[in-house]
Amino acid sequence: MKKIVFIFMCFMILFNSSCKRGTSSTEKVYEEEQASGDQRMEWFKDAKFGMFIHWGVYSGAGGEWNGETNHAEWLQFTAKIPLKEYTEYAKTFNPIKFNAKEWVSIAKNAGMKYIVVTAKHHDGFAMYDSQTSSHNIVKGSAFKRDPLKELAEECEKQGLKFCTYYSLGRDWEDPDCPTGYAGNIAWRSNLIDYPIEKNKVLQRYLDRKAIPQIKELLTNYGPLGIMWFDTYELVSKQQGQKIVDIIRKLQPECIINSRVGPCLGDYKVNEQEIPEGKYMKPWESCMTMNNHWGYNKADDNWKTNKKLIRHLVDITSKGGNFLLNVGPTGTGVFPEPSLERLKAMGSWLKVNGEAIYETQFSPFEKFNWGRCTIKKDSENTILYFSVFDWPKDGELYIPELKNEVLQSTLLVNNQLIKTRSSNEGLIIKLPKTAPDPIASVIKIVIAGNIELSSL
Ligand code: JFZ
Repeated sequence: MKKIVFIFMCFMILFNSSCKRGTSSTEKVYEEEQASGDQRMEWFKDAKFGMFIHWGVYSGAGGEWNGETNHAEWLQFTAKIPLKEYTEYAKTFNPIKFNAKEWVSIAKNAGMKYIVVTAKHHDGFAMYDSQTSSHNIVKGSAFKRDPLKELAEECEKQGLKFCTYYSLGRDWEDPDCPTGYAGNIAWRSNLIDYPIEKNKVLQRYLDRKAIPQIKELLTNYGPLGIMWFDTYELVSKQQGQKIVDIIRKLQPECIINSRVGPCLGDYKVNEQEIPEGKYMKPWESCMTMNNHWGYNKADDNWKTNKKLIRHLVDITSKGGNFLLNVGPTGTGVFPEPSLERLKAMGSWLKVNGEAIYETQFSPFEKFNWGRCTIKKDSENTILYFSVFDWPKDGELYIPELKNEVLQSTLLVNNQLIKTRSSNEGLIIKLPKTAPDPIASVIKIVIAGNIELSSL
């Protein structure tokens, strides 16, 4: 067991060690929080793959406004729309094709285990039936239904975790939400309707809108998998910790990402990037499929199936989760190119999901030909080598691996493949052609805990 710990210690970059824990008054409180925190994270660490959904009034514009075509979820801000005009525009929002069962089924068939949907983005418009602010989809749009309620119920039925995104430190509807000290830092504020940044009192916004809405989401939509906060801006550690305490009290099992306040939250978020290193603690990479989070009809810069599947493998091999975004249209459907990619990822995972779900990060340095994930059962260790570039000479070389190989197969069809041990490591004899041009998985069962010769 010592070897495993030493291996992991050699390769890992500790999670954000510069952020000291919260201001718990006693170590005991910290240990209890740490223990429950570890337990709370179990489903997340096993899930690996989730769907991010950016959907709001802005989706109706499809990125277009007054002849410009590069808008999306920031529409109100980037098109400089006064709040009164945006509120009028919201009344036209009527996603008649929205079907929660369809959305959740698509996510499930893609192999996704959780859905994070925008409950309130920076425009301050609640996509659920909020009693706190009438700036919401039931009272302020033609739709008059609560899509988050329908999605929450459907996730419950289909066994996916329902999670909500909440823009914490940016709200262009509220007069008291500063994004930075007066001057150029405040560029992310609504300076059209509320031009005097220095008059804004963040705590008033938190007390009047953000905290009551967070409580609504934690009370009226069943168990939440994650409260996914965004852009905490000027929220202080104390203000963020108060929000954490509220969540822990209302739903102790609900996970909180790191954007609830400085040095807070249960896991770190990387945006539109995959870090080089590995992290001992859970982390998540969130990414768009094209260049926009919210629907933009002109954006055809779609990532390929190959890139998305390899991103999932790469992220998993580093101990992270992949939160992949869909920007539904103003009528309430997923864009066709998103559907195609989700179907392709689901097909790959149907065959190779064993190498992704419930695995841990690779004990090896990154291979240039592919990635590795690892799983332990009661007495053996299972290594999954996802091969991106099939070797021309038919051999793969795994340096340092000293363990006895109990079985070696191609995951796709359980075809046995030969291996031989050498002083420097293991050599795997591969069939001539790769079963899958994107990523072919080799499953190797070894006796006991993994042993590398560098130790
Ligand atoms: C924010 C939002 O502004 C955006 O609309 C989207 O919702 C995205 C998921 O989150 O964008 C960010 C937030 C944080 C960083 C970058 C973009 N960051 O920390 O680098």
